[in-house]
Amino acid sequence: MAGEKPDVLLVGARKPVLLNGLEPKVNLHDYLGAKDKDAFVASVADKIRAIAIAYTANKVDAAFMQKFPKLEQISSFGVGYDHIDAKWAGENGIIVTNTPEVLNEEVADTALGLLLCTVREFPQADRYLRAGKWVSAQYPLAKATLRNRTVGIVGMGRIGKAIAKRLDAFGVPVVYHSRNPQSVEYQYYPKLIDMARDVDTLMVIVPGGASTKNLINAEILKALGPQGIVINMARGSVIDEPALIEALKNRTIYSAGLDVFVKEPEVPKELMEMDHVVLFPHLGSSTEVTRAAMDQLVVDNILAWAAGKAPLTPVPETPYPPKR
Ligand code: NAP
Ligand code: 8YV
Repeated sequence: MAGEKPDVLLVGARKPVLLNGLEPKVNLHDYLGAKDKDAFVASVADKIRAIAIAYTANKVDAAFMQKFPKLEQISSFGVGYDHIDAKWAGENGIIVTNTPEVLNEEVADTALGLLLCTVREFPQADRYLRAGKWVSAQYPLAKATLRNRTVGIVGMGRIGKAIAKRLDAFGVPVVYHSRNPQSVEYQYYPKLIDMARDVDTLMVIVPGGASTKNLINAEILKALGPQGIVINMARGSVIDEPALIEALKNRTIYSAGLDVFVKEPEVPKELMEMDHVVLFPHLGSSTEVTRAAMDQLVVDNILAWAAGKAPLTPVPETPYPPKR
């Protein structure tokens, strides 16, 4: 009805950018704050027409979407949307939007930070100093260096390209693998195993989900070899975690830098106990300015929908206009 505010479910934290942007234009219903989730959903299900997802940890499967018969759009925080069954959404006339581009540079910065920390052992050196050991002896010289490495980027997409640009500036040769070649100057490997054999460093930045599950497996780690370093900025599911732990334990690869884990925020004890890996708590995009830009894009996609306009950033599985 003209003039009436549409009803939108907010799944996740009541972040200021979301509340300030959405509350004037839509009726927000707070899923996280509800004590009895089933009773709450039953009380609002018939009127909810859009969902704003404030954090990628919230799983949105077909069963969840089916609870809302009038659902038209899901506006999700984060560029990765493996937490949403986007294929089912597309087949059922629901548009899914994500937050691409606004985080490219931030995540690429983190990727380089994690790479440097892993190769040069900066967190270990910090721990050494704080433990008071420097007064007795210098921190040992790093055995690894970026100087003679070639980085194979797994996933030369938006963020992969921003990482490659930084590696260019560092004077580090880059090659890449993805399913399709990109119009970039770097050498393309159609087969990941061939790239793993030729390089000593893998920078993983593909989407999560079924098509990339365990892409980095025991065979790839073996091909990478004893000087091998794996940096995972993608999703925990992309690496066969037990195979990685085994390779690190047996030193059949040199080290790993991980921003993401299979069951995060839980991290395997074996990894926690290894001093030759660097572990980040999924902080690729986590600065105030970039997270606010991502929140704003969640808002802008909802506001576009509320105004009857096309979504700003629909995912490929749910093209606009939707099938209805
Ligand atoms: P994008 O632009 O869509 O790039 C993804 C790249 O991966 C493309 O080059 C794609 O090329 C390739 N790819 C997709 N499926 C593949 C497969 N099965 N095998 C090999 N390559 C494959 O995405 P983006 O914006 O760069 O983001 C990439 C991912 O990074 C996100 O989906 C998210 O999971 C992760 N991420 C993590 C953080 C963090 O905080 N750690 C932050 C942001 C994003 P083809 O289609 O040609 O294969
Ligand atoms: C998110 C990310 O901040 O955008 C993504 O895909 O992984 C990060 O930028 C993280 O998923 C928290 O929701």
